[in-house]
Amino acid sequence: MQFRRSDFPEGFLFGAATAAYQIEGHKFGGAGSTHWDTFAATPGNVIRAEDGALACDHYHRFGEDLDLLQEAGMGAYRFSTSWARVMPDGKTPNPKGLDFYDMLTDAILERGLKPFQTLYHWELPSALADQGGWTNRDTVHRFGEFVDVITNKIGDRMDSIATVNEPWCVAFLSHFLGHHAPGLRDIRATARAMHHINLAHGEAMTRLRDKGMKNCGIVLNFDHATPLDDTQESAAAANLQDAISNRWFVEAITKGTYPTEVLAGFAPHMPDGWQDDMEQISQPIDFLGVNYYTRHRITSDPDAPWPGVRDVPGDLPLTQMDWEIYPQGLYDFLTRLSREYVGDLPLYVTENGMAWDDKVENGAVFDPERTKFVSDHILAAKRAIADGANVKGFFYWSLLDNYEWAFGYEKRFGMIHVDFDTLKRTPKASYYALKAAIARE
Ligand code: IFM
Repeated sequence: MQFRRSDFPEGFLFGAATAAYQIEGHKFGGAGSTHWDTFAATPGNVIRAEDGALACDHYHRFGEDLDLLQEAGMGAYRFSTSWARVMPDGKTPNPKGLDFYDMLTDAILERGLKPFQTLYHWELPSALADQGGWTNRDTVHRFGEFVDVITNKIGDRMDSIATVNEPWCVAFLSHFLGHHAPGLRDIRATARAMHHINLAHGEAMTRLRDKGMKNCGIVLNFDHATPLDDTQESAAAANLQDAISNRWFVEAITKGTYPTEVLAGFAPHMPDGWQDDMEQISQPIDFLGVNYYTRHRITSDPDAPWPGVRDVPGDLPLTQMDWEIYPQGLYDFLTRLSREYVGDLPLYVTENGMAWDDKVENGAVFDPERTKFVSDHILAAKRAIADGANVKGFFYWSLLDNYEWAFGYEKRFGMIHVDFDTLKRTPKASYYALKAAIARE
């Protein structure tokens, strides 16, 4: 890696991130069915119809996984607490699920790691999906009850609590593009989910504040929308894409408004009285989490229905996901967010990483592509700090190879290889490279 820990301000955190359904093994400990179980059971949705029933069996192996995190010299662990594990039917607490997160929290702290919790990383109980999931306003209130229950159990020991991971994926990718559970392609469902997920953030913030929780915020994903060319049409299309993917959420949360160009499409489908929710949605937060992976080259598609934009593949090197590698985009977002939305509020890079078709050879995994990817993105964050962004930490996605949603177990994002037959963990070369870079001198 081309950086050292000492290149960053004292206290800058290096960590790794995971999410419950992607690693734990949802068949253990009395967890209830999630909308991902039913989505995966529907032919054609997920590669080989794989689900998170076993995943990495982190449920039984979390000690080993946390040891690896600690041995790398990381300072924090970002994880999520599954709603369906804590409340299998969406409303009744499961003591075993609560005990699991209690144990996990203690194990994180025992290793000197800071626990960074995410309340919702897509583990929606099927019982609530049956009632319309995020298209139904009532899900927001049920989410508030979950926030109370899990916070009463472990909130006292969290260093940081994020309400929702990647609301764009929860709402647009899942209800408009149909790529994630619940797999809808419906503009009315989308408009409702786009609003209710923001309201769920607001509801969670209210509940967390009532309990005196500190360091609370949200994790948004930011996709760089680059105009394909210098025509006005491409500029307008990229602006609209940016408004849907990025501004809808950050603007609602920091300013209490929605971008007018997106409302032009959604207005007829928005839930009644949405305007009255904007105050709760935009209450103060303590940090903003930034997930960043790639850019998209955008132009207009006049023959397509709203939003009438088209994504044109570019010529930058690609990851195993076919995502272009564009570290400058991370710099751009960190500085833009500081300038236009959050000022001096702490920013964390809560996810950044790449999938690669890694293989274990002679007991080791050689992944120089990932080492370069991480190094280039961390250097982009360093430049953003030099230019005034208040970036406080960087979390690699992901600690482990895991369940990559509709791609099943095929795409390997981990710094630690997982053999999904034996569940053996093998740290990759990038893990050792990061360990060396962040070692205290
Ligand atoms: O695996 C996902 C994660 O759950 C959310 N952010 C993006 C990652 C890679 O696709």
